[in-house]
Amino acid sequence: MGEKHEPRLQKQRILMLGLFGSGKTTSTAKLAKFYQSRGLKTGVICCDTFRPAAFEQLMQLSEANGIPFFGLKGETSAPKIIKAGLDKLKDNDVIILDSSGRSAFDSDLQKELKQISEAFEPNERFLVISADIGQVAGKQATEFNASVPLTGVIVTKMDGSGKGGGALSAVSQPAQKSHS
Ligand SMILES: Nc1nc2c(ncn2[C@@H]2O[C@H](COP(=O)(O)OP(=O)(O)O)[C@@H](O)[C@H]2O)c(=O)[nH]1
Ligand SMILES: [Mg+2]
Repeated sequence: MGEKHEPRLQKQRILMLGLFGSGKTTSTAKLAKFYQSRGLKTGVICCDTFRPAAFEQLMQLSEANGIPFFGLKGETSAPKIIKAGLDKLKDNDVIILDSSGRSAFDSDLQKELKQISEAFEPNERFLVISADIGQVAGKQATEFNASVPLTGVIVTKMDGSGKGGGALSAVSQPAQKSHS
């Protein structure tokens, strides 16, 4: 807390992490629009290998906002999607990858995140958490951070809950940066 995070306006790869429903996919599109509005060519990759509807959700958000989109529907290998996506989106300055969540942090997700990190080589690793989970955010941030060292935390649904402050202070320890 107290440290303002200024998004870096340069060529970069951003990995979005978080559990189901935290707001990863929505934030992926919002962030892509933000970088586009700053003049950076920005594309997104759907690397949610877990929920079939994820592909359509990000594709529709991307189409509605004029964001280049890549995904391989039905493909369960994250490295395959990433390799093809980086090639397809190579003309973009910023590439944002929407990863699959789980209902809880588990060894399966941990394994997949390690694969994604190796294949995608992200400059930024943003944990997305929902404000309504309050203090539990601290535990989540610690778990994710131990697996994939986080560079930032995005707190979503600040509009719908009074618990945003709790979530923010809870994650400020392990992640050190926050922005919404
Ligand atoms: N009110 C509100 N709803 C949000 C926000 N971000 C995401 N949502 C909603 O939360 C639900 C889950 O979001 P989604 O991006 O699909 O989460 P994901 O499972 O982490 O990819 C969707 O219904 C979104 O419309 C936000 O900032 N405010
Ligand atoms: Mg999603």
